[in-house]
Amino acid sequence: MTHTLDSLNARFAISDHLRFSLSAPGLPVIDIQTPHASARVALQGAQVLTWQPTGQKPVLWVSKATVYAPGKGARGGVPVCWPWFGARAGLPAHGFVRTRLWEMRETRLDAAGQVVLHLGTADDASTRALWDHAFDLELVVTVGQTLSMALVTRNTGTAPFTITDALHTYFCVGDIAQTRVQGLDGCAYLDKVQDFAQLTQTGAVAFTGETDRIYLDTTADCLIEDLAWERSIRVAKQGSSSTVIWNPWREREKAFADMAAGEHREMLCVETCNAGPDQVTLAPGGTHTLSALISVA
Ligand code: TA6
Repeated sequence: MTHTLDSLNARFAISDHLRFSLSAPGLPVIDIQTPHASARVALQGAQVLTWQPTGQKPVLWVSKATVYAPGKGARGGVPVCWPWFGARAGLPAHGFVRTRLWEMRETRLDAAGQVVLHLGTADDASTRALWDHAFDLELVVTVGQTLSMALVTRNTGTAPFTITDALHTYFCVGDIAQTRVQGLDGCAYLDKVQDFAQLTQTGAVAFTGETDRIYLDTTADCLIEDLAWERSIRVAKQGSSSTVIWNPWREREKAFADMAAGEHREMLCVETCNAGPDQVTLAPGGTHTLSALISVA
């Protein structure tokens, strides 16, 4: 596997629509431009960094303070959390694939003029040291007027394994205080800010302080209503029975060296997950697909 820019462009560039560049030495990114949208996707972590449908403001948020460096995920876009979501004692938070250099497997333009990317990664000695299972993981990203991401887990070993995972999507909003998330009314959630107490959502989710919640048993679309920018973003999903909503707010934001002061006002995470008690067990040869479809209205 080689990641030199010349070899990536020779094999995978699409004339006028897709080229590789570097976000930092050793870190290739895919730059996409079509009549429908522009986007940037990092090979490290298979992390979608930007997506902007033509005529719209950017949809995905990335911190101005983010650092692009080998082994460090960017603060924003869509980090892939796998094979666990959240903390695990002595191991990297949100799993280990978000800081790994993924392999470019395929790029193409589909009949609708969307760019389709296949990025993959699989077990090796370094992943076995953290999680002793054989796997193949592929992220299929379709960039057009909508953004679709499908994370396909395959158990390539001889024993079952259990995962949690997330498309930990950071969205831009005009003003978090004037933003609501619809779709979770009546849903039970675990509130990380209150030591994982289980509570029930009433009405839309509104933001007045640190918010970090795993909504349980939900397959519903979420609708981000952004009153300041007068737009709504729909997050539809499949293969996911939990949704995480996160905003660090003023105090907690300071704990992140890769967030600038006040940036919590312009961002919000609505994460398509299998998280908390929502776990997926795969038999040998089994596959599971976690997917999100994002659209702007
Ligand atoms: O998904 C919410 C969350 O797990 C929060 O608890 C918060 O820590 C955030 O993700 C960011 O995590 P990270 O490991 O990227 O700093």
